[in-house]
Amino acid sequence: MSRYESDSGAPPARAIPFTFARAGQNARINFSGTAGQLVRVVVSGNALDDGNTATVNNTQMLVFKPSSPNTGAIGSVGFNTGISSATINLTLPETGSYAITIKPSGLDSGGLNLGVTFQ
Ligand SMILES: [Ca+2]
Repeated sequence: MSRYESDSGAPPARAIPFTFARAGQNARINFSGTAGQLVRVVVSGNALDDGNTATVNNTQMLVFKPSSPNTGAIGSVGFNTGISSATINLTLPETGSYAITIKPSGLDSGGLNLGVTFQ
């Protein structure tokens, strides 16, 4: 298979909007991947905040592999109130269902966009 073929079960490359309606909510999103694939997980348009400009809270995004869906993240990035976008680049170690978790902190709520792109 050509490395330029990308329509083999990959999720859409466009970013999908997520809304964290209340403080304390986390998001968990799954995608299917194949061992050796290069994947880029991108947050954009980060608008999480608690309505108080004096507080700068951090949001954490983690990626877990199929054989360890809750511990030992294979990729992570943090982005705070003042950062609109963040990226994790990965070479997938296994074939199966991967999980992305996004965890705002403090009293932050609001929206962001998440995109998963297969290189
Ligand atoms: Ca704030």
